[in-house]
Amino acid sequence: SFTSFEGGDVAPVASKIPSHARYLLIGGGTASFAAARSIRARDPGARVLIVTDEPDLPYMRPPLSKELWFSDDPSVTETLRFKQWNGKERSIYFQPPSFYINPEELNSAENGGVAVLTGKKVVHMDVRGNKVKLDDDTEIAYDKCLIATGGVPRNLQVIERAGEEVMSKTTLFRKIEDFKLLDKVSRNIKSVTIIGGGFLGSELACALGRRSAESDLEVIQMFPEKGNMGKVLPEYLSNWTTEKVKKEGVKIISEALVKSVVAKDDKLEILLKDGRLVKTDHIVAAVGLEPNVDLAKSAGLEVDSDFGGYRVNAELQARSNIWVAGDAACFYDIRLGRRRVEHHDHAVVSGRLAGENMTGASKPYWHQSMFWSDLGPDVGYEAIGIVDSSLPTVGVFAKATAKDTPKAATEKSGTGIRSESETEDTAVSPVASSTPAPPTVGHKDDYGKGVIFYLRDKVVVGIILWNVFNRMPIARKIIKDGEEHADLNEVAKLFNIHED
Ligand SMILES: Cc1cc2nc3c(=O)[nH]c(=O)nc-3n(C[C@H](O)[C@H](O)[C@H](O)COP(=O)(O)OP(=O)(O)OC[C@H]3O[C@@H](n4cnc5c(N)ncnc54)[C@H](O)[C@@H]3O)c2cc1C
Ligand SMILES: *[C@@H]1O[C@H](CO)[C@@H](O)[C@H](O)[C@H]1NC(C)=O
Ligand SMILES: CC(=O)N[C@H]1CO[C@H](CO)[C@@H](O)[C@@H]1O
Repeated sequence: SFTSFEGGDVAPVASKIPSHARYLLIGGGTASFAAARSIRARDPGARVLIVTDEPDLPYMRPPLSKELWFSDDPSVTETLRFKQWNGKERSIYFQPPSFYINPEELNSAENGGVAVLTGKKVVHMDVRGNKVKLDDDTEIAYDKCLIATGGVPRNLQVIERAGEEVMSKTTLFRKIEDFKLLDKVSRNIKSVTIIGGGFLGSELACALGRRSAESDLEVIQMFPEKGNMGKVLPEYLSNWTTEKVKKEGVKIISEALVKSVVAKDDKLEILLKDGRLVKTDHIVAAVGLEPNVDLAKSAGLEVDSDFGGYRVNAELQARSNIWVAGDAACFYDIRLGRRRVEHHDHAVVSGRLAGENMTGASKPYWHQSMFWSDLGPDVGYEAIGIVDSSLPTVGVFAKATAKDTPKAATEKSGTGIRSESETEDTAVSPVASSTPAPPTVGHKDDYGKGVIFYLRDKVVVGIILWNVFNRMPIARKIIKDGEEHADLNEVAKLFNIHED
């Protein structure tokens, strides 16, 4: 229906922002996009409004520290397209602009649709009145609301306190603009230092290290642990990984605690607690994420004191009509207890589930999400459950062949991004190895491929598949069953790692 204005009537200026949205999704990241998609799948005429403070339409973050750096297209920072390890090209945006409808058309479009309001921040929630307020003071009423606000990168206090010049030469890496900036900066400096030994820091170190081969860029990575990903991997494997990272052209400074950073003679001087001094041009701080719970106060929502994030139940519901998904959700895992997970696959699955529940499905969050990390095209791992190097582990390894790389894995599966939920993998039944070669446990210097089990009270609570791909359903089943296993070598056989 439309109203016609005749004569001298002046048509009211329609606000670009709808005053009401049946489904309002706060945040324009992976979890919100997944929710929008599942809401539309279950309710085809649904009107979904996404509000994001970023200037961009929803996009995936993993390629920002991986494939985009290995692109040979000089305009990659503009196209944001990348060749997947399997050679096919895709964009980091989940959908092109034509997929979305304009916010002002949301309530008139015949079949509904998904609209994205970019560059707007939700600053207040009125949960009794079922409405939110934006940073420009506009109000939007909703029927159902999802909070998927992700998080903001942490910084080191010594950098925050070091003053403007140090801060201006420090990158916190999360968004498209951070990728663009670091790409540009790294072409114009002689030395870059990555602080942090987790997956983000290690991936960026490898990406920049590769670039250093063609330029005279010095790439340093420093962290408090003994080796790369020391908080996740058992020490022997962490040490082995560090050797791989060094081969990518990265200078590793381990057991490094930063005492102070000062700007001096155009350089940054990083002083470590043990007296070592590192001079560099630019710092990338990859030291973790602070879940974004800015709306907790006005919405009266509870923040978990141990894990951070909004506390939700197993259905991801915080209170009636409000759900939380992705990095910002502290949820109850029916197998492993209360958790908060900062990974792509979890954002996809929890967003999808919240969307289902928002449209009335009432399903508990049963899916154990996985995550992956690649150190360049040749070394990669996939993980599930609780992987924490402070837990006892049992590792079973075999020699890797050329087939056992992230590159070969995506070539085989034909998918680009190694998230299971993107590809809707179906579980295959585990088959024990037909060639019963005895698995070797523990300390051997070739950790080409293998399986690492993480134990809590003798039960497997986490599994890493090290250069072993497309077998996540088997790992998921082991965790779901939650049984005690007398011999994990036997369990490892389910993964067929000794097959050629
Ligand atoms: C460089 C990089 C590489 C990664 N690689 C991997 C990987 O290999 N494997 C893996 O499993 N995971 C990876 N991750 C983690 C993964 O990307 C995150 O877990 C995922 O993005 C979480 O999705 P989300 O929707 O919860 O949050 P986000 O993607 O952070 O989206 C939240 C959005 O909400 C916006 N927002 C926040 N507050 C408001 C507000 N009040 N109003 C409006 N908008 C708001 C934010 O600006 C942001 O755009 C990587 C992350 C990064 C940064
Ligand atoms: C790992 O490397 C450190 C040195 O950085 C060394 O002290 C330690 O013994 C190594 N651990 C193992 C298990 O090899
Ligand atoms: C809309 C809807 O279906 N909400 C349900 C989500 O799940 C919880 C818990 O099972 C239900 O109580 C809600 O009714």
